[in-house]
Formats: sequence, structure tokens, C-alpha cells
Amino acid sequence: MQTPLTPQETAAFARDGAVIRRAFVPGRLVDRVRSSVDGWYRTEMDPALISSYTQRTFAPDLGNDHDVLALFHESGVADLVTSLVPEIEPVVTAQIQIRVPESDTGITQPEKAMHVDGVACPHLDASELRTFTLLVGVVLSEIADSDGGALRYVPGGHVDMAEWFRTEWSIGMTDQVPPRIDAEQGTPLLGSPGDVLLMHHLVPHAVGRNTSPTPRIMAYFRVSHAQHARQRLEALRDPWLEYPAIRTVTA
Ligand SMILES: O=C(O)CCC(=O)C(=O)O
Repeated sequence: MQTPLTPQETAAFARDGAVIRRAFVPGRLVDRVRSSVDGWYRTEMDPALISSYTQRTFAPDLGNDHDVLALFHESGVADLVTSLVPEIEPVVTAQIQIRVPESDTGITQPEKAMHVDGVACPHLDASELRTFTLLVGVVLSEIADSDGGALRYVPGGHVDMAEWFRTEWSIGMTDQVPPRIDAEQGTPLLGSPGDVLLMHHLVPHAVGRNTSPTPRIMAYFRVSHAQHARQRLEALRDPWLEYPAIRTVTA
């Protein structure tokens, strides 16, 4: 059965660029992934590679693991997504992002300043766009406060970013966001395992230190509209190009 977003959630997504469904992914799906990620964290994580995991993914071998992909495909999340973006590229990989408690390794994990994914990434060529349409985050650990490595996002920032991309930005610039966005603290994503964040690709976000004693663990899925590869620049400048349901109500 399809689980679409409600009209109220769709309106909230249009306004904020983000919507959270609490306790959405069944516990049995979350628990399987937690057990694999916890095993990797205990026995395979190389503290010397924390910067590299932070840029790419933690637990790289789990990126196309069946249980990890089930968080998207077997939980109802895919149906939430297609109620916003009906035509999508197949979702075949996931990213695991952990904010490591400083007390665990003594290593300070790099923070990520306000950015939108795939534009002027510090580790990529500035002229290369690795954009997509919708970021889906599945919470895999308790996130009780923002100092616990919570993702921080700017509600409504998608509209501001699209305006900046239209009027001030050009390809090859190394600024990730305009100064007014860089100055934002952002709203922390607090929550519990099984909560799901759907966030417009243009919503700026950041992450900082984890001073709590527990790892903050998220699985992320980057969803692209079926035509995205052919319209990356247009999608940066028109926030609803790839969201037909919202395009019709905001037109
Ligand atoms: O939640 C995280 O650890 C980071 C998410 C993020 O900003 C990213 O991967 O671009």
C-alpha cells in the first residue's frame, strides 16, 4: 500500500524544504542495520580514516547492503518519496554517516560548514556538480541534543539558495552558500531510531562536534529525479522543477 505524504506535510515541505516522519521505519529493519554498523564501528573502523569516512561514507562495505537498502525500499520510505518526486532514478546505494564521540578516539572529526550537497565540495573540483533532488535521512541512533553531532538544517533555506544560484552564483565558485546562510546555526535534527527526514536538496545544512558519549548514526539516501542528470543547473535555480506536486500548487 502506498504511504503518501498528507496535504499538510506536503505544504510543510514546500515551506520548509523538509519534513520529518517520526517512528516510520519498523524497528526490525532498523535493528538489523544497527547491528551491522555497530559491528563495523567496534571492529573495523580505522580512526586514521575518520576524515575520509566523513567525506564519503562510514562502513563503505554496507553502501549496497540489502538490509541497509531495505530501510528505503521495504519500509514505506520509497512511497513517501515518490509522492513528492514520482519519477526517480533507482536508489541502489546508501551512505552511513557517524558523528564519532570525541571521547571514543581522541580524534577531532572534521565539521561540515553550511552547504548543499554536491556543489563546491571542498574535496571535489568546484566545476563539478554532484547534485540530486531529495535527501532522505533515516535516524539510527538516539539524538537527544544538538551537541551530540546532530545534523543542523535551515528550514526554508531552499528558497534562499535557489535565489542565490539564480542571481549571484556561477559554476566554479568555491563558496558553498552565501554569507547570510553561513551565519545560520540551523535547526538540529533530534530524534530516535526509525525517524525519517525528507529534505530538499537545496536546504543548507551543517554538522559539528559530538561531545556526547554515544555515536550519532544516520543512513542517507540521495534520490534523483529521472531527468536530473540532464538538468542539474536548472534544478539549482528552480526549486520545484523536479517536484510536480508542489510545482502545481506554487505556480
Ligand atoms: O549527518 C551528517 O553527518 C552529515 C550530512 C552531510 O552534511 C553530508 O553528508 O553532506
